Formats: sequence, C-alpha cells, structure tokens
Amino acid sequence: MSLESFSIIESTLREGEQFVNAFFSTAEKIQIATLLDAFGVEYLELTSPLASPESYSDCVTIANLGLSAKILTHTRCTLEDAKKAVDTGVDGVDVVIGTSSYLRDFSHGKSIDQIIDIASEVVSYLLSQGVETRFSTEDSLRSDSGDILRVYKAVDDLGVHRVGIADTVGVGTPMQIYRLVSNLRQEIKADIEFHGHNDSGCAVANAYAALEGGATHIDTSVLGIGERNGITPLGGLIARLYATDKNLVKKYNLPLLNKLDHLVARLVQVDVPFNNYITGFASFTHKAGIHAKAVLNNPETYEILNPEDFGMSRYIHVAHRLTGWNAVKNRADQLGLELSDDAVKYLTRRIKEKADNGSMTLDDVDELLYQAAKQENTAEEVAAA
Ligand code: HCA
Ligand code: CU
Repeated sequence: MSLESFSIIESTLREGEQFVNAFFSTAEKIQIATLLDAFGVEYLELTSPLASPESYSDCVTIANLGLSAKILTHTRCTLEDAKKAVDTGVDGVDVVIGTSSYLRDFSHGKSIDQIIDIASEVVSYLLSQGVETRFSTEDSLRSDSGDILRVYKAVDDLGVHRVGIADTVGVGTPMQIYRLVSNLRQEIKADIEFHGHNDSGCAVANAYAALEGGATHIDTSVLGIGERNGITPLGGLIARLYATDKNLVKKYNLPLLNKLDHLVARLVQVDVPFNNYITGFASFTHKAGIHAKAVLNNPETYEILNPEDFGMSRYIHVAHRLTGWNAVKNRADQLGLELSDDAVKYLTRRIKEKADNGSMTLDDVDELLYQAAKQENTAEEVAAA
C-alpha cells in the first residue's frame, strides 16, 4: 500500500476545464496554479496545448512560473500531440488512448495491436526527450483486462514512468478498483495513477481503494469539477486520508483548502455545496442536544476531522427544537452571561416551545438569554439590598 508516499496530480486546469461552467483566463489559471502550489500538490495537469492557441501559451506560461509542483500537460496518444506538448517546456506529458470496445469501435477505430504500436512510438519519443511520461487507457474499467495489461506491459518494458487507470464513466466500485490496481502492481514496474469520475458517487472511495491496491498517484480537481459531475475532489481525498491518519496529509497546507474551494467556486459560478468535504457550511455544525453535549465535552465524540487543522471552526446550533441545555449554557458562556443551571434548563424549554411554534434564530435565543440574565441580576440586587 502506497498511502505513505502518494502524490496528487491536480487536474483542475485540465479535467476541471472540461466542467460545463469553466472558462479560465490566463490570469485565473495562474491564480489557481499558484494557490494549488502553495497548498502543496505534487503535480499540476494542464489542458492539451493542441486545444487552442491560448492553451498552448498557458502551458508555456505556467511551466515558467517557477512553481514547486511539476507541470504536466495531457494529450492524445499521437506523435504530433506529443511533440507539441514537449515544445511547451512542461516537466511531463500524460498521454491517453481509449481501449474499451466502445472507444475502439466508435471513436478512434484502432485494434489493440495498433494501440500497442502507437503507444510504443509515442512513449519512446517522450522518454527520448527526457520528460516524465505517463501512458493511460481511457475507460479502463470497460476495457478487457487482458487487453489493457498487454498495452501496459509494452510501455512498461520501454521504461514509462507511470501508467494510468481511468474510470472515465465513473462505473467502478472500490473493490473492482482495488483488484485492478493490485493485479497491475504485480505485473509492472512503473508507478500507477488512478483517475476516477464520480457519476455513481464512488470517486473518493475508488481513489482510496486505488491507493490501498498500490497506486502511487491520484488525480483530483478542486470541488471535483470536470466532465459531467466530475472526478475525485481534492478536499474529499484529503478528508478521506486525514480520517485514516492525519500524518498522511501533513505535507499539505490544509488551511488553504477553504480558499481553493471558494476561489474555484467563484470562478465557475457555483456555490461551495453545503455538504462539501471540510469546507461546506454544514461540515462542522452540530445540532441535536445529545451531539452538542458530547462535542462540548470532547469534540472527537462526533468529529473525525478537527476543524482547526483546516482553519475552520465548529458551530453548535442552538436555536431549534432539538437543542439541549448544555448547548444553551455554552451559548450563554459565549455571551459572557452568568446563568444558573436551573435558569438555563428553563430557557431551554422555552426555546423548544418557541421553536415548535415557528422558526427561531440565534438572535431570538440570545435575546431570551440576555433578558433572563438581567432578571437574575435584578433579583440578586433586590436580595442584596
Ligand atoms: C476524458 C479523458 C480522461 C483521461 C484520464 C487520464 C478520462 O476527458 O475523457 O488521462 O487518465 O476520464 O478518461 O479524463
Ligand atoms: Cu476524466
């Protein structure tokens, strides 16, 4: 298992540009690349230089920013594309070709033997140019496993740095991915990359299963943006790894995740989803009285992710009918109000009654707490006089 030494190939600027709302200007690409680099991802993958003249010049520009992350571009598996990619000055080139019967019959029309020939030619060329070279099979999950193994072995024999498994349509399950990667691990020497789409909600689990099976590189994008509903989200992968062992992600600047998610959300004109990993607005809010009480005593009772490690904060929601007196007392403490336990218990009952009769806000709760504190003070003053 390569959990201890994996790398992230961050593809917001390639797969992410395939998201329906993504139209990044050069300046925006630089902003995203710089922030991802500060976060600490090991690689940035950029749109093919053949896509448009600006895509070409953006590869050159980002390759020359002097970032710590290695810069990759992504092309079809042809000599012409590979040459253009090398010309941009990137550190590495990710080539991909379809191996499923769907893509062989309805897309490029090549046989497996023809794929091996072209892959060998392109990989040999890229290696001769001294760039980090990855060869991947599109739609790997719906390809014949014997076929793809034959192709991977051919490029492995040439010394390719990495082979990629792509779940292009998001059909794989964690068990399938685990088996596919661990079988491949037995057969080839090269590093193994996994790229997984999220059509059926397994992209994070599949990426994790790939790592457990021996994958060394995982593709992500910020918020998971990409074709259709996208790929493994960066934040989701980080949450999954942190939950296993937070030391696995200590190499990253975790508090920048919130900035990244909000930057990309703004640029592609979506909201950060309420239930987003780590940075969604509900990610660290606790509501039911039983949860609130336990979390106030020890946050780990209901939190596997410590919000502080991500520069986020926990929120205990008190203004509702499921609230409990411990949460209300905590709110009174936050406001600096001294109230007896009996008073807080009485107020908690009032909050529940009021909430039953309509919606309540935190301001309503605070108002009740302030009034009660004033009354207690007055009563004390009267008693003392
Ligand atoms: C696509 C291609 C790809 C490539 C993945 C890879 C996919 O846009 O369809 O290079 O490993 O999902 O197959 O993103
Ligand atoms: Cu993809």
